[in-house]
Amino acid sequence: MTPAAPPHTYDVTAVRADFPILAREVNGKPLVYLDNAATTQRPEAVVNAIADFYRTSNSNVHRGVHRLSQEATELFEAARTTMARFLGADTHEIVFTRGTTEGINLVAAAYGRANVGAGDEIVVSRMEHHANIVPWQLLCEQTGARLRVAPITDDGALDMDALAGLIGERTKIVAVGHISNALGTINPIQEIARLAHAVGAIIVVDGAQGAPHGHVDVRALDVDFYALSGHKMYGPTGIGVVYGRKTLLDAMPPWQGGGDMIRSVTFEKTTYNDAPFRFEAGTPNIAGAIGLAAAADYLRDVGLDAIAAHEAALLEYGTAQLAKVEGLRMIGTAPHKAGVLGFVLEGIHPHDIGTILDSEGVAVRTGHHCAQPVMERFGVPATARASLGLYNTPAEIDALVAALTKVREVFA
Ligand code: C6P
Repeated sequence: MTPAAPPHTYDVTAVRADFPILAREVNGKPLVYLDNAATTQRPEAVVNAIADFYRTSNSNVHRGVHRLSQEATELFEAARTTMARFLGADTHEIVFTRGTTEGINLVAAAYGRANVGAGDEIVVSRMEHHANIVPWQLLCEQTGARLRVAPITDDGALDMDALAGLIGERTKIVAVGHISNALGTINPIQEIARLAHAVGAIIVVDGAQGAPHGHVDVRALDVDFYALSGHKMYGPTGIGVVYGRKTLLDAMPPWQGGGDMIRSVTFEKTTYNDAPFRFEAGTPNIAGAIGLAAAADYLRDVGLDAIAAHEAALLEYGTAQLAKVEGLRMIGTAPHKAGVLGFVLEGIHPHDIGTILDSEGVAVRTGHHCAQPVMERFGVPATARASLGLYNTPAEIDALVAALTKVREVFA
């Protein structure tokens, strides 16, 4: 996540030209899209990859001997290889899923039920998205394991001393987010992996907000599972990936049953396919996987270090500009932060902020961001959240600040 390339190498105007939607207007104003943590926009390269597949090679995968099925299979498996390279993994360590939520549920169900029992402990943090809380609660209900929750500090950083204190000989799984969607906090994944592995536990990383914003190398991070969503990294919805360490995937029982995940089926005994296919029952989102690979290629071409540097500079600018808005309180001010600007305005409900910003063409998300324990921690029911992407500009931050001034005027 450390920015390496100087920001001046980054041509944001050229990047914006790759995203046709950014040229549209909303309510008669130029669109200012600052809801990238919810979903990002798609570049032409992704739209074209999906359209090309449907125009030229559409067929089912792993099934047909005919030409189109072979082409579809080759494209689908090439997408797996692209995603492996994107994450620094081997091809057979990449399982296609519907997204981060399904990836974490897969690990909780398949790894969890086989390896977690009564009296064991699963450690999460207080800043997790519900997708990295509820699957573990379900696993605890099913197995009699106990969920432990590491606290966060007043600025929204993970309390590492408390986390270290919670990880012990009963711990089987440590599940943390790479970057918090509500606070922007970047967690020290390598350090957490070291703590987990020291007691023989595994680490599962919710990478929904990590993968779009910098270079991720699962080997360097030394993580056991890393889940991501295509639509957060400029790819399609309904597709994602969970990386799993080969030794763990190979030993894991299947999750969902159906076509493609079996070797042979009889009523006496069914045998299962190898990983990763064992975890991909049914017809996958073929066009989605191809679009996701196009997104990964696009991010590599733009340069993940350059993207991280661009967004870091924008975050710094945005933080400084928002600090000038009267009555604004930023929620999430950890020293190590990505491009999430979550805030409340004194006396104004976040939903009203969102509505008025929309009338100015500015798209932000308001609500609890599927992170209710974070809202509770900071004593707010909701926040307004501007989340940055690779195509955002300082001028768009200025537009946000100008629109917030209008919000204040309406409620003066
Ligand atoms: N956060 C947001 O507005 P899915 O829905 O499976 O693609 O991703 C779930 C998810 C998991 N973890 C984190 C850290 C996330 O941010 C998200 C999705 C969106 O913040 C929608 S709630």
